[in-house]
Amino acid sequence: ATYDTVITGGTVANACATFKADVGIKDGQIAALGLGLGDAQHVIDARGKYVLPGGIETHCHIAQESSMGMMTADDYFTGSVSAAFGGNTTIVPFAAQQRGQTIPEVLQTYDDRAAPKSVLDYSYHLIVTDPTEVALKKDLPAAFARGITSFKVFMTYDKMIVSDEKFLDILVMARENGGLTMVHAENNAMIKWMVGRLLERGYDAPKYHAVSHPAAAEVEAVRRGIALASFVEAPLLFVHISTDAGARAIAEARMDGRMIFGETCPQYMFLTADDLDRPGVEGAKFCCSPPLRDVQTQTDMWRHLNAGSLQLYSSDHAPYRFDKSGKLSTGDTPPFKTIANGLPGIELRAPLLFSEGVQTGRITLEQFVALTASNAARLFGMGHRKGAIAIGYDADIAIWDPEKTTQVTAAGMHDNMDYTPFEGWELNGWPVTVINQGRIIVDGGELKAKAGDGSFIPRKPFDPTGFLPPRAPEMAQATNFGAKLF
Ligand code: DUC
Ligand code: ZN
Ligand code: ZN
Ligand code: ZN
Repeated sequence: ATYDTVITGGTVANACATFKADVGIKDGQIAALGLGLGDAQHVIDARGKYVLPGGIETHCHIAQESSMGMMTADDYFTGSVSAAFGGNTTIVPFAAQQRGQTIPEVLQTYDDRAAPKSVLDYSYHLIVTDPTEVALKKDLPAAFARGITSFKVFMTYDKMIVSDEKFLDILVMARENGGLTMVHAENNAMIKWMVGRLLERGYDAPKYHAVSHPAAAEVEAVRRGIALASFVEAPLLFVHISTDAGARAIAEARMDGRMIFGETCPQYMFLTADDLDRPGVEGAKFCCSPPLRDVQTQTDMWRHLNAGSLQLYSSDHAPYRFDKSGKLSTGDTPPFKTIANGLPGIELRAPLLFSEGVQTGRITLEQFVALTASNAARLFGMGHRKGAIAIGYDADIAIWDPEKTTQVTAAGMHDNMDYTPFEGWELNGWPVTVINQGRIIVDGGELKAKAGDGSFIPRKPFDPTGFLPPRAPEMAQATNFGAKLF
């Protein structure tokens, strides 16, 4: 047969266009787009369905220890399976350095965790908490050489935080090697000061978690991060933006031609801090950092995604069960300060955006593709092979049935969690068939792939094309970019 698989009769959408075409797949790649393609071993009837690039989830915590040392509930099998059932074909979780660990040790650890288990294609972002000379000069450049071209640093958490000086070191190292730095931007001192004042007064219920992480802490850190990245002319991506003012600072920097990017997450668009205020410790299920905000923020985040101030929409899947292994590890009524930070949601990320965005007319189908796949592919060095339905690209495809409605329950999810923050939600539209490099991963509600079927994807350097040189001339002089002094 000419093709291994042909998907017939569907509506194909990319980030820039929607059209009717059959899709021919051969040797794991998209080999043809057209009507009346030749014969195939396997035909998938997609009439009435959307044929979209598979989702690329670039912010999720899988088989990773938290800042408090707690292992996530999902490993690379359950994490990737849950991602696949939610329409994703590639995941880029974090490989987190614990202080004292070398970068090669970290990568070996995560290769061992991922390779035998992932059903989907994967890569990692390296979380750098200990930027030693060896790491900066030798080990991180070596990570680039194997296609790991993004890093995350923290401006908060005593066990993770890097000083502004170290932050500059990492930004310059990334710039020199063609990397993209990601940052968790919250002011550590403001949060610690708030926690102290709250606990002093006996306010330790889950709802005070949100109070202890004020919007102002995010805004301060975003502005400082922009200043630091601009100073050394390095690209910087702010993850999990949860405030209008933070997103506006990013938009303003972008208008100045700076290589600044932003991401938000479903929790800031669909939940609020009121969810923390539930009987007993139920609110612990909604503890994440940055915390849930308010209804106005939900509208703000939709607007920032529409306006392009924020380019990425990721789950920040950080699964900790509602039991002793997770949220309740410090007792049945844990003070907010000791509750593991994070919400599960890798499976619902794209379905939430499809149901509440595409189906309600808040965004177009093309924007949905950009936000769930194409933008992440381009930012993270995979735009040459993923994030589009195009000839020669990886056959990474999610076939969505816009008519399929789903009642969300924890039991219906494929992660290793015992709750979902979206329990009871009714979602319109669901990915019914998911294909990764031509392999059928999910079809008709069933898993068709095995642990270890996914491959590590070496990524290309960050591409700064299209960004203007900074407007402020003192910065170029200060860092002498042209002379590569650093
Ligand atoms: N940062 C994340 O990105 N996820 C969970 C908790 C955190 O601090
Ligand atoms: Zn079939
Ligand atoms: Zn973070
Ligand atoms: Zn995260």
